[in-house]
Amino acid sequence: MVKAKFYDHKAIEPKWDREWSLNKIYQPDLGKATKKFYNLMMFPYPSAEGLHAGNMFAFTGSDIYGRFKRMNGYNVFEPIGLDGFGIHSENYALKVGKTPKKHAADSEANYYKQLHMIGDGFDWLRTLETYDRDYYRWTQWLFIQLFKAGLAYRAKSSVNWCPGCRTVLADEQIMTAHQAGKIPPGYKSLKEVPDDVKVCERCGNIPEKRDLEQWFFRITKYADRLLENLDKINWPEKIKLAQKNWIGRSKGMIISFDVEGESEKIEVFTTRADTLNAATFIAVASGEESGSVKKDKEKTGKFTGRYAINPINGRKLPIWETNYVSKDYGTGAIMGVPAHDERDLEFADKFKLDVIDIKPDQSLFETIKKNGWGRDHTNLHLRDWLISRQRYWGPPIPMIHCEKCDWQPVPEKDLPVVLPDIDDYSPEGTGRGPLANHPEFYKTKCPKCGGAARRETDVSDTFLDSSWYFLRYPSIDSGTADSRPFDPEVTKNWLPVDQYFGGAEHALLHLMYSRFITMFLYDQKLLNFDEPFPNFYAHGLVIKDGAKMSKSKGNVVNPDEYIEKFGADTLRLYLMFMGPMDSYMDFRDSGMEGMGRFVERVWKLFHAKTTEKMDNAVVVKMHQTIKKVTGDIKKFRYNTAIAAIMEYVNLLKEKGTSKEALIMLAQLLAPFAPHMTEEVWNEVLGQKFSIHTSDWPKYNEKLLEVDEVIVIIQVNGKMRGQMTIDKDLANDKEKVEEKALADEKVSKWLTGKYDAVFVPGKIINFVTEV
Ligand code: ANZ
Ligand code: ZN
Repeated sequence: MVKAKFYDHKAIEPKWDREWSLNKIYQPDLGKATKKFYNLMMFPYPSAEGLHAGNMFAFTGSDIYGRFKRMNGYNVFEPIGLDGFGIHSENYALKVGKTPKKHAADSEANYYKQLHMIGDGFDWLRTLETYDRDYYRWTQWLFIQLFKAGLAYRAKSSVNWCPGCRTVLADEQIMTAHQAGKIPPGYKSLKEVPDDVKVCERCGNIPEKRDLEQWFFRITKYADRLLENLDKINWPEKIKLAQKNWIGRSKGMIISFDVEGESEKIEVFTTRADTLNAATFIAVASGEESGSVKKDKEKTGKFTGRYAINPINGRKLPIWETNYVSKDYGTGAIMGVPAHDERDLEFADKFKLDVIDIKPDQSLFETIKKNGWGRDHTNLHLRDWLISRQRYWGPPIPMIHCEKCDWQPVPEKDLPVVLPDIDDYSPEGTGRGPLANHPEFYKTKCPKCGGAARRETDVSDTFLDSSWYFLRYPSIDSGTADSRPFDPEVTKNWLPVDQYFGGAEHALLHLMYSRFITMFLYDQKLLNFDEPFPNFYAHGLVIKDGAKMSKSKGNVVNPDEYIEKFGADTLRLYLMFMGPMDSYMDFRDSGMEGMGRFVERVWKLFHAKTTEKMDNAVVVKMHQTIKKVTGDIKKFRYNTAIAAIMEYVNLLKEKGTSKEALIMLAQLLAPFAPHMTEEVWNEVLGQKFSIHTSDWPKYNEKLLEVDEVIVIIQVNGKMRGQMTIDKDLANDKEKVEEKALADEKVSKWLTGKYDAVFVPGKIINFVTEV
């Protein structure tokens, strides 16, 4: 073996990448595997030119956990793919002037190359891309199953229209500009955008409302289950809370009021029927969008000249129109109770309406129902999932419209409905997708009556693509992938996902939709579990120059350059060392350089001369470090795990290394620095390939404590020496004195008479007579 002077990452890292592939160490036999562990990271959508350091941070965080599990005896399956269909990728393709298909092909090659370089233990035999027709065929199949179950329906309603993306969007895709991190037109910086301005999460434009007929999925039918199941899954509380608030189940009553001189009644939704006595007005939605689009939150008000009658006391309640009541919530009307509701009070103050203070009365709930004035009603914030998109780059919705037979699903044997290559793929904004300009695509026959019929020309939402991909991965190589979306046997063994890892920004989109689809497939008896991700970890974000990395801000750290210069292991270590996995961390070049020096130090240590016998302090530190790193990785506390390894490395440098000490070091570092540790494991430590399938080191409880202590020796309070002594003896004054006097540097001061003052286990002070 040639003695390597430095860690030559350019030679070593690709070498092991090849060896790992050849030996399939990251490709478990999914049919046979016992003790399985499905370790999944949210697959990326290839929008920009490639992955940035923030993506690498997330992938590596997930990978370390998988590697740790593998070394703990699990058969770990860690797949990767691309969520490449959809508006995000399509917008990018349009921007750079490529067809979406060409962009997908280019980015696929680049993404997979980058994901190889970072050294994650992916199963490269089982990749998937959502734009692959072998995949989207089953996305279309899923649509049809939902349709057959009565959960996909078409309806005309007021929907969000994004003028930028020229398509409708689901409610979940509309968020505040601050949440989306996007600056809407008319503003110069995010700072000047008011908190309640809502934008398209993809392009940052402000959506409008349009009345259109669209396809929806009846996710509201699952609202109770989506809510109640939250108790049985291990997710961060803030994500559960976000879902809970979004579902927004609110139990209350609908109360109807007679209107003076009219036969029509007016209905309000209230959660506080017990305050009916104190109602002084009725307010109905004026239709202006409150909050979402308007910048000022000033309450508007217009008296209609009409009065409603409060059934409990006959009081005349003026009916007002206002912007603070939302058209889309409850009945779109409220009873104003200014004594108990702040918004009502603000409104009453502004328009000089009565305020009467009467104690809430619990018995009213019964009274109202008994007299037929109202009924129990549960209101939901959650709306059905709007699936249609008037865009090109997605799976065509597999439905056919026939004048005679209405909407019919495409027969399953005819799937996929292939997305044709067309030149005019840009969205026009007419309310119809680009495929609507292609009769050769939409002209077809009705599957029921055989008459002339027309295909749906909208495509489905990207979030449908990603709502089931985790089910597909384990089945890709099962032999049934052509005839089924997922194999029942493999699925029984490998799902649900054991550990899911991903960004908190998907709390309401991907994570909610995946849960819904999984529950649906469970109800169809196609799955034996109804929660896809029993364990979810939300990773933090890498920021640069104080902002989230994004191309538009020009603060993207391209990992390729750093891998070229420092190697993947150094980048991995640095990314994991920056801070806690779930926090915001600032990427600094100086930090990379520091980590580069650490890697060199470790490399040298592995090539230094070893001794036979280990210093006792090293033994103790070794066991302490194993304990610390093990515990930290289990909690995703990678930064403190690396810090502990660094301390151990420092001690080894000082006290000398032994083979045993280095074996432990290599193993503890292996999840973080997979290439370098594999190299020393095989080439220096003479172990059998591969370190990544070796057994994770175990610590010995008995060796966790130091059994020697240092006692300071003083003469007249001045330090003259120190000694290392067995812990048991350190409290024995005679023994300590005897040992201290054996030291010449001490005894030379003690020629006359003296006394010894002893602090057990710490200090012995010889006081001489003056
Ligand atoms: C009388 C009342 C008295 C109310 C009181 C609250 C407090 P959640 O819990 O969010 O469901 N509300 C009903 N429909 C509304 C709409 N379309 N736009 C704006 N506000 C609406 O809130 C339910 C409460 O929000 C309802 O109960 C109603 O005001 C108001 F001391 O009725 B309450
Ligand atoms: Zn948009």
